[in-house]
Amino acid sequence: MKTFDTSLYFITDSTGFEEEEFLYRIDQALQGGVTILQLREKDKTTREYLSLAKKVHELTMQYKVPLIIDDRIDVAMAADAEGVHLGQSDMPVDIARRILGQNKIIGATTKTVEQAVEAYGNGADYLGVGAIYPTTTKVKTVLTSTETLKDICTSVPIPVNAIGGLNKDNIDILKGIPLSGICVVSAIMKADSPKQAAMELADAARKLEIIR
Ligand code: TZP
Ligand code: MG
Repeated sequence: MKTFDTSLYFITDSTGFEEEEFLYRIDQALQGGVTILQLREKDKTTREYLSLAKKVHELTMQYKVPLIIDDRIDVAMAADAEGVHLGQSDMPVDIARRILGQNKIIGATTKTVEQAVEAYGNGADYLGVGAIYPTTTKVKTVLTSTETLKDICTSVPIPVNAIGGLNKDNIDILKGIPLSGICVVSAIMKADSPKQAAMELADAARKLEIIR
């Protein structure tokens, strides 16, 4: 049975960090209570991505936190990660499901109800929706309204997470939306203390009274 908790979903970004510092920050975030972790690398070679994925997996396994690999099902399989996250230009979810089997977690980025319903129908286990706020993280995205976010949440029976510019001081905007959790990059990655930031975000997310 595939069980996972997306309430505090940390997406990493190694940009600007030495590997040692990057891994230390991930360890701190895990100590602080992130519930699921995505390794997101856009500029690494396959070998570099795989090498880092294996190191990050060593850490996440110690905390029994699922590791999700962004974009690359081959890297996810080679690192024996728990899952993969796919955007609208990545491997289609149904094909990824066929390749990965039922036991791996597949997440999908969706920005409309139509995309959400399609991703669910094709076998996605959870959805990421955003950007809710403008973000400083390197990403090609557009803003998604909280109305659309809410509509997506009520259109599919799988966990839906909000993403984009979220931090402990601005997530009140999500209150009342039946989300499963929040995804953050910089709020943890660039924090003075990733551990403290994760603890505070977990607290703030708890106060949203996320109901599923
Ligand atoms: N997809 C939509 S916004 C985003 C991604 C990957 C980046 C979110 O980063 P941050 O730093 O939490 O705004
Ligand atoms: Mg992608």
